[in-house]
Amino acid sequence: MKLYHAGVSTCSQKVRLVLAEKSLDYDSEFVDLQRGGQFAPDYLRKNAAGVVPTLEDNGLTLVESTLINEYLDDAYPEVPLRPEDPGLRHQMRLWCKTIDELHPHCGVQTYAIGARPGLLARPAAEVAKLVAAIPDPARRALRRSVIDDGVAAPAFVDAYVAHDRFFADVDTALHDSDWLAGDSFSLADAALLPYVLRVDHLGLIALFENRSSLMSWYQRICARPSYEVAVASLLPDAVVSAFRAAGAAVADDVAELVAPKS
Ligand SMILES: N[C@@H](CCC(=O)N[C@@H](CS)C(=O)NCC(=O)O)C(=O)O
Repeated sequence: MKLYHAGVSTCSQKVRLVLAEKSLDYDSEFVDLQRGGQFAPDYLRKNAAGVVPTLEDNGLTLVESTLINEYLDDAYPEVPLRPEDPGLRHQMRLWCKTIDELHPHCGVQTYAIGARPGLLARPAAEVAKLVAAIPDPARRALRRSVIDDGVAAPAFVDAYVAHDRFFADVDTALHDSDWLAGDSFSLADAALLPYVLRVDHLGLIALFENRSSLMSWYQRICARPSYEVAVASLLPDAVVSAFRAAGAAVADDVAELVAPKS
């Protein structure tokens, strides 16, 4: 099994969490997203969208993190990570779908805050080339906008509001249950963790600090051995520090932008 992935990538983290929960070994190939490794012709032949992760297994090339995780649970069922009950399984899949829909909003927050200072410090032509290589025109335009305008980009407040609504729903769901779908950790919990971690690193703590059930879940999941193996140990300290510093630098702007208007 070979995984093409990146340490800080949310979608890679959620696949690695599942691999770790299942104690599955894999060959690791890091794709350098900030240097355009995802747009190399060889990689684009595996993943036409130019994104990570991609998993190769048994002669198959698998893309889309949610579907990769479903594949892993089908192919390696010894440690099952989906509820058996059809209703709970639907609930689990609905969370995964909702998280996939949140993903572009997470990208907006990440680039508008965390990745932006590093990109602005590079030669403009180099960054323009990186953006121009994004295959999808809508994603390309969005990336340009958040790099240029940061939290002032039109998409930023929408992204924040989408996270706020989503975390409110998650918090409510976790009032009566330790995990998102039934009594056990499932693919839905693996899918959620990277997004909570990201808002934490970006300093957007107003999104979850008063949501006590979500906070307890966050502590619970970070205490699992898979978190250390699949997420913490592969997150460069320099990136986390840069994200935290960038978050602190725009905290006042964000508070003003998202404050309820009278
Ligand atoms: N729907 C895809 C999304 C993958 C995705 O957006 N990956 C990000 C990292 S989390 C990426 O590779 N970004 C590179 C880029 O946008 O240039 C999945 O779930 O696998």
